[in-house]
Amino acid sequence: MFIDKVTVFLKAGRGGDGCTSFKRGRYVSCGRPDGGNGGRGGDVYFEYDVHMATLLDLSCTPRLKAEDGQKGSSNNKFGKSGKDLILKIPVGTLVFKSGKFYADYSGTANERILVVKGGRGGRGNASFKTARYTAPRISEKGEPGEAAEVNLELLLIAEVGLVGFPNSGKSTLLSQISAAKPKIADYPFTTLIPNLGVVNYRGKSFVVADIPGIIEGAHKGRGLGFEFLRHIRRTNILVFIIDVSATDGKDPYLSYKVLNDELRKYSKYLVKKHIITVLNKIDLPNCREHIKKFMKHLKNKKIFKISAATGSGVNELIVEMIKMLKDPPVLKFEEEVENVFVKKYIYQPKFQVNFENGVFVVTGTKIEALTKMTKFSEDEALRRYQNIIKKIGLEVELERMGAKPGDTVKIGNFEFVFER
Ligand SMILES: Nc1nc2c(ncn2[C@@H]2O[C@H](COP(=O)(O)OP(=O)(O)OP(=O)(O)O)[C@@H](O)[C@H]2O)c(=O)[nH]1
Ligand SMILES: [Mg+2]
Repeated sequence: MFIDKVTVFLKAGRGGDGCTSFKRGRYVSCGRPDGGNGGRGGDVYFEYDVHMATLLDLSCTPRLKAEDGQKGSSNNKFGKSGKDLILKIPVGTLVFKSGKFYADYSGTANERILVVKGGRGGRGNASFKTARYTAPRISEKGEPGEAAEVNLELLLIAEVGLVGFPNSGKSTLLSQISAAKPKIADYPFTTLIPNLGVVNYRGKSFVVADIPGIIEGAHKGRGLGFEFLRHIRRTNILVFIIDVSATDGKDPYLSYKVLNDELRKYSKYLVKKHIITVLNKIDLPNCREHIKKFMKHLKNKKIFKISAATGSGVNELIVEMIKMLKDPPVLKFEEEVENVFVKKYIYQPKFQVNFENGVFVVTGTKIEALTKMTKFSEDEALRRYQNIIKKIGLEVELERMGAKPGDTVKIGNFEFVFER
């Protein structure tokens, strides 16, 4: 099965909790703190794999999680880190994280990208020890792993894309110039999924994609073409295949115009690519007149006349493709990916307080992480938490907003009663 669009929900591993422990032994009188740190949670990575052709595997497992880190323990033992999760995806897959463009295949072998990062392990009480603070009864919980919804979109990697109306002979041409064996038949929409073929010609080789036929209104979703037009966005060259025998009753020049129009409506970039115009089925008897008429409209253009079925004119077409492939691409692929994610420096205050339905709601990445990592059952951890809250000015801000003792304050998923 060919699956080229998948949404997965990925979660990195949680960090292991830190440990509070004291060494007591025959020769150790005071009880040295020896609680170890928790291990780091596993990350989730994507790895581009040249042997994969579909996103089928991932479509069967929409929720995936990396391993959690293990708890630290006494005797300064650190918890084991969680195992990273490495997911293989076909080359040419675009990655969108939380709705924004995140990564694309850059062409290096076994390229790996970090998608969601594992949580930090909580610190054990041994690491809270300082010269003045020799017996800390405090350790942290592990940090939760990052989670994100990720959309994957596979765009085929091909240098040349064949486009045209159904039945124009795209699959026939692909079977003629490569070893690919696509289904060929005299009814529209024979090709339901894109086919790839490798063309080898006089020591040169390149990949050609044959996509399902495009009909008028394809850019609005009519027919199948719309779904698969995406795949030709990566190609350097588009080859327009036009049935010049007009067996379907359509004037070939009109077909050419509609095709151009559809592509332009789909994306303003597509029609800017190198384009080769090909009139196909010249072996059929009634095409002479049509060729003449067609050429009148496009006098100054180089137009190829072939028969994909008999192979006539096909070698000249391949030579032209090779010649054009030497030219640099008209535009870089990145220009076409809409919604390109540009990292900007955004000033983020340490926290923000909003008053919602009688509750003071505090938000902020750092303060929320601190809240999640604090073990409120430990007195010292609680004291440390209160100190930090005071230091960053949260208490003052809450008072300024009118918080009175007894009011509810919510930080992340935790609720507190405001005291002074
Ligand atoms: N006589 C003749 N018939 C051709 C030629 N090229 C293709 N055909 C016939 O046209 C019909 C359609 O060919 P396909 O290659 O399946 O067309 P397609 O463009 O891939 O069609 P879709 O996959 O439906 O979009 C088949 O019956 C082919 O045998 C040609 O050069 N000459
Ligand atoms: Mg076909």
